[in-house]
Amino acid sequence: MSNRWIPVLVGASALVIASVTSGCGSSKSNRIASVFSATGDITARVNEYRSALGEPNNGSTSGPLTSGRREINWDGVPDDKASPNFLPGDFFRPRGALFTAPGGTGVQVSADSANPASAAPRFGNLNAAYASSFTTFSAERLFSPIDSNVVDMTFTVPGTSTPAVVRGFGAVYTDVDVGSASFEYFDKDGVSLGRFTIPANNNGLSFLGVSFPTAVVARVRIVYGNQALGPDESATVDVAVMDDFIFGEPQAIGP
Ligand SMILES: [Ca+2]
Ligand SMILES: [Ca+2]
Ligand SMILES: [Ca+2]
Repeated sequence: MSNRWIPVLVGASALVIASVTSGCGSSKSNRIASVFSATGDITARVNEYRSALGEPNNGSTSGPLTSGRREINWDGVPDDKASPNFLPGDFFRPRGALFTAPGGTGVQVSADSANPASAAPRFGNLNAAYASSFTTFSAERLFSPIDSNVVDMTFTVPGTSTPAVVRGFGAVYTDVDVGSASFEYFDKDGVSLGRFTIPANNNGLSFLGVSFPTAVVARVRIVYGNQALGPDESATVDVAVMDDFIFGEPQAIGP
């Protein structure tokens, strides 16, 4: 049985490049992944994706729940868990999301404009130019790995340690320049369900979300541009960070 999924683009957006190539015989109709993508004014497409994953937004309600979705906009993170401090990787376990930064030192949420450390918003404390090249979908905080450009996101039944799968994950990026940002989705056995490239939008917002017919995604490998935060952008250096995360209600992995 092939693990290939058929990507179907929702709406008029282009520039989604998926490594997903073909279906497998009679089960094709069950192996369609819907791809939602937009740049610039992304609000309508984000709302379509929210609807596709299901209502309501379950906030920080403990699971297990059978329907709806979860969201993280980072804005409620307290100063002592925001840059220059690291965010604990399990801070959002109440929403069923765990984060690691392979090869890096951890993950951070950007400072807001009033904070004890006087760190600049939008990761301007790491490079002053970032405060103008990064923008927000939900003000003021953004999210990034540190000393790495990769985050692995895994899921639990919200509020528990029980491993879980979701039917989709999507998120907002800011300042994707050369198409080096991507999501790759993996099932519970570590098999890739496809890698999707984020559409570029210099200094602006991009959105990509993928919705599968059932809860099959156990891990998302998130790539942020082609460099860890720190250097100036150039023809060969693309840094990008992220704002809102949206994902299906985590469901316990079955036997
Ligand atoms: Ca935010
Ligand atoms: Ca740029
Ligand atoms: Ca960039």
